[in-house]
Amino acid sequence: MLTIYSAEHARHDPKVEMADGALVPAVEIPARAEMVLRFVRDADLGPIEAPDPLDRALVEAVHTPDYVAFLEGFWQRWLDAGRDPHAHDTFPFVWPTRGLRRIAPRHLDGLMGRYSFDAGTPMGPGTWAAAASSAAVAQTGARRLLAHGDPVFALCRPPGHHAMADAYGGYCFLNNAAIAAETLRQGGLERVAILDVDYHHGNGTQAIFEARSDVLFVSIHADPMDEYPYFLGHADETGSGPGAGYTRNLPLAFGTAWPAYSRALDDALGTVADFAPDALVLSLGMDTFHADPISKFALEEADFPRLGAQLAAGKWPTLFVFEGGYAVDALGRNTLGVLQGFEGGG
Ligand code: Q9C
Ligand code: ZN
Repeated sequence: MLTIYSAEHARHDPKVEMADGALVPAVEIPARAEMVLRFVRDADLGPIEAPDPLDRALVEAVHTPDYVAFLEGFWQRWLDAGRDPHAHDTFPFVWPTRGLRRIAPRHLDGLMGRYSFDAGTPMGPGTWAAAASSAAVAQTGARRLLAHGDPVFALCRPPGHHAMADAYGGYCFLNNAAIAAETLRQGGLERVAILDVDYHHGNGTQAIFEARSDVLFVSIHADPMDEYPYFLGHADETGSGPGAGYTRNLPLAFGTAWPAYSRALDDALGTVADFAPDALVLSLGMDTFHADPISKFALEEADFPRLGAQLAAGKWPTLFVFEGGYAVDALGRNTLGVLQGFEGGG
């Protein structure tokens, strides 16, 4: 299997995030992608290629141009505003909710609130460079899939599935899976399915495609009544307008282990099969692992090859887009397990 990877991800290098009323060590760190790369390389999964330059038009097919410009110009504006040039992790703290106006203020604190939806996502000097490289990895993966149809692994970092058209959050800035799906659509595929198996609901991806019938969104995740991102991902969200019937959420309880997970996956894959997609974008979050430090499912190491094999049964041209997963020591082995299980399955 071809892997697309860029070392530029390491320019997003957060040290802390907010949790439990304190600044705690960040979990979405460069070591994650480096660990996965090491396993992919040592196992000889296949060639590892650098991404093509980012096609800005494809990013702006998913995100608003003003949001993209905000991300790109953020650090320079921070410096121009005379703020601490040694600051490393920055956080928003005020949002235009409940009737407040969604304008883009001049002050950076207002601007950060306008373009985010949580305070859990550190942004620093290299964040744009890393997010842009991550989107380029996804875009290139989609192009290679269009070119040859064989499975591709887009080793994206930072992750993307929480990023909205005009807001960052959940460690995500640009929605890599959405950009990949849009790349596949513009490359001539009529129907693209996105299946999101990250532990957290892909609220950004859902919001981006909820009113569209050409991109199906199906997600298996921890019940948002109990888990981040709380305000989207419930079973009664099924799409809107022309997209009615093209969103499906399968929330699961804390403690879910392989038997119940595998049944939900079967159910989700049935929905994908009914849609008969020309390609599948798999938002591959590895935070369903029992030892994940921020998550509460109970998948074991041996379950990940099973997950990969189950995904292969549909025989759709498949692009894997790397999302979450924070048990760094196990991340390489588990991710490789899915990819090898996929190759051996079907
Ligand atoms: N104290 C992804 O997996 N909040 N994002 C965690 C922990 C946000 C996860 C709070 C979790 C976002 C891509
Ligand atoms: Zn996650």
